[in-house]
Amino acid sequence: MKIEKIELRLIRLPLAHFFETSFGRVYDRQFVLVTVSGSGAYGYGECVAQSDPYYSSETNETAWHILSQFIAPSILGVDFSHPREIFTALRAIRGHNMAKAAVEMAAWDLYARQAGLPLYRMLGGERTVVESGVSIGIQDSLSQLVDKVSSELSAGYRRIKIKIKPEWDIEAVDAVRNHLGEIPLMVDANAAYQLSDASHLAKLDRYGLMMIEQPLGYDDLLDHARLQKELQTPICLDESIKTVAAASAALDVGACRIINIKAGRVGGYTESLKIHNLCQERSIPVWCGGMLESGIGRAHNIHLSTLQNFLLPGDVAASARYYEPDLIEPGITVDSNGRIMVPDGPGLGVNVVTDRVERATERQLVLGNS
Ligand code: OSB
Ligand code: MG
Repeated sequence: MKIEKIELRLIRLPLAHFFETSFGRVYDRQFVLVTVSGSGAYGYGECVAQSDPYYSSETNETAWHILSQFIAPSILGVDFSHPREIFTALRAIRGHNMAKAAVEMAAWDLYARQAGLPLYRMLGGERTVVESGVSIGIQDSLSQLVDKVSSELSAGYRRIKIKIKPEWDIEAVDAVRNHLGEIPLMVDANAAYQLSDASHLAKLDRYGLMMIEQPLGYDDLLDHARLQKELQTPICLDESIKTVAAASAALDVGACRIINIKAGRVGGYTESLKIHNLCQERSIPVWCGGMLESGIGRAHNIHLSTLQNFLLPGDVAASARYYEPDLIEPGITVDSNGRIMVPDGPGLGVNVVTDRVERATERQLVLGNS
């Protein structure tokens, strides 16, 4: 497999509804869309970096810089026998996993299309249907939160995650439990707390949450291990797990009992598969996180979620919650039982609407043969 051309597009799409986390509120999503091509076939990757360095140190501009100046020159024209060789081929570039993943995942799509197989088959996935949960941002009032959770449950979602931060935590969970009872509920703090908040966070234990995601520092493992000893609620790590080594260390020190895998955060599918397998060996369930992706990144997340140890519903969800219209047609839909059918055409198996992509493009760069 040879990648002859890499096209970068900086895309901006308005969000159907604003999304608020402990970092703030966003009304649109800007991301780098990568198209790789070779031997008459192509593949798509969606970089999960955001406009600001709040979730991660990477941004769209750092990704653009690293993709155009360092990743593309190391990959273009190289003969790979399999896309799993790509992450290793980029090892001289420290970090920048989101930029690396965008190209690596596009290469897996290309490879699967060339083989005429759905991407999940190439990854070793088994399911043809995946279960979807939903991530609900911080709202203006508790009653709006309860209404939103209730409408997502009626839509069929199989697990509700609510974003929390100091001042929007115990009361938010209390309101949801009081009004909606024993629903499958979890919270995500996006690193908004410190170990000194342990006794405050322990107040969440009485609500029987499935897990608390990334309560402490974005890079931390040891304080999470200390916190986990004081909590009954399982800790799930997101931001802290950027590498296979970090996942292994997290399990060794007891920093979490569940891991959220985002392929973009760990550098692509090859590293995701390693973390998935490591967790499976240690009986640690994983689930697929989301980054407000368009249908392209969303389809990638669906394929990843078909692997065996993805034992909990992911933050996958329907296109219409995010973008109307999406960049793919038809969009991803979730049935009334919270299930998503895995696309079974070659590669990603979704149709990208190129004139929508064109209209949403703010900047474009073609590298390699044009
Ligand atoms: O922490 O999982 C997160 C969105 C952007 C950045 C980080 C996160 C999220 C979400 C939304 O929770 C998941 C989604 O619906 O795509
Ligand atoms: Mg998270």
